[in-house]
Amino acid sequence: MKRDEEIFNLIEKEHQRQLKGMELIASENFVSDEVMQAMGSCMTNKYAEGYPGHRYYGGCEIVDQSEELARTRLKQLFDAEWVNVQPHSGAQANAAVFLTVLNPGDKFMGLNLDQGGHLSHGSAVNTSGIIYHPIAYNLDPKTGRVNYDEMEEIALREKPKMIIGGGSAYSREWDYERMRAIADKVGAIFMVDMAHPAGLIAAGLLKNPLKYAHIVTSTTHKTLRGPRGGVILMNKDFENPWGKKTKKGITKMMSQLLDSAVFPGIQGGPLEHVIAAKAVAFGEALQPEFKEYAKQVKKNAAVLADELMKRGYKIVSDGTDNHSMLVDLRTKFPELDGKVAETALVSADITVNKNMVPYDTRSAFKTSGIRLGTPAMTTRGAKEDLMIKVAELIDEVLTNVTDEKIITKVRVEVNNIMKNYPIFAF
Ligand code: DSN
Repeated sequence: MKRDEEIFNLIEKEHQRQLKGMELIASENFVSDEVMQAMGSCMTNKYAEGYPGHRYYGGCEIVDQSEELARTRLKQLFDAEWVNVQPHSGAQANAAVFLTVLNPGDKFMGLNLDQGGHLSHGSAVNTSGIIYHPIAYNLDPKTGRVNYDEMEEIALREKPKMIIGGGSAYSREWDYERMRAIADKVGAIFMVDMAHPAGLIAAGLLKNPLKYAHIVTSTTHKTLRGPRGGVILMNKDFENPWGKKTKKGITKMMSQLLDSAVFPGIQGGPLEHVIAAKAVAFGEALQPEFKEYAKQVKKNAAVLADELMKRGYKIVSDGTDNHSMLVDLRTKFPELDGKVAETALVSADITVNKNMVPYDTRSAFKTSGIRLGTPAMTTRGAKEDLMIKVAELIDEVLTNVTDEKIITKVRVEVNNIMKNYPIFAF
């Protein structure tokens, strides 16, 4: 068969783009060769609707072992009692929890999407906001941190059935203990979406939400450095107290309900090649080297935030506890919006994304901020010295967004620097 040059040329172009640029999108990372191999393996050929030992297809003996390995490693990584490794994405994992815990129209609370919350935590254009009734909690405008007192007031008033912790642009540790206490006061399920900091949690550098939340969801491709995908986990509240009667009068336990919500509730056949790659990534995250990697991710983020603040940039909450930070451009450049900043930086091969900042005065299409993160650069071997340079280059571009000569000069410098940082160094 003739090779599909059209698509493989594009894949090579994307490879080159990734090689030569500085990747600062907080939710991205570079997987190991073994994760990549597992994803590109013959496991993609297998249909395996169902779960290990209970499939709707023959020939699942091997994928059963692979999925079981993924489950065992994931449990070990987060000290979980029960996990599901089949969600195709974090949004799917969240949708499965919603399907299990809520009925259409039920109220739930999540971090305001304009302030760092995630699309699948109540956006009007996502099933979470279309089918259910989202109520937002907010950041304290003075501190840029979650306002737990206000969260409690809202919860007591609204009586949500579920409260969600976690977001996609929040650089601070969460007070899971307080959130659980609030959830308990109003009889709500407490769910944490740990997609962003999962790798740092696995490495023991941030609190493990499984100690506090009834249900935890995550993606596997951000700080956890695995293939694109989602997972659901439960720990100390495993099984009880939410047995639910089915139409046939059978009491089903929470784990069974969650399994059924993933398949057949919202998904068909699991992606067994991705599940194999998840198993590889979980195995890698269990190694001591991963802890060193995660520590460096955190150090790099702290240095990048400090260096930007030294140059007059406002970082929301004045720093970071994790891998990410949100830069409020209005302090240094009141006229510069996030869209223009993102475009200028991408032209210099520094990849970031525009992001709304808390209490933003611009729309989601323009925004007043950019979000930065260090997981991908750290995988390439970046240390603190490079972060100082990155801050300098970002500042040079943002001070000269319309100066093509300067942007070209920075791009050449970026490309030269990144020649010294292989895509996977471990
Ligand atoms: N979680 C989003 C991000 O943080 O980029 C993508 O869904």
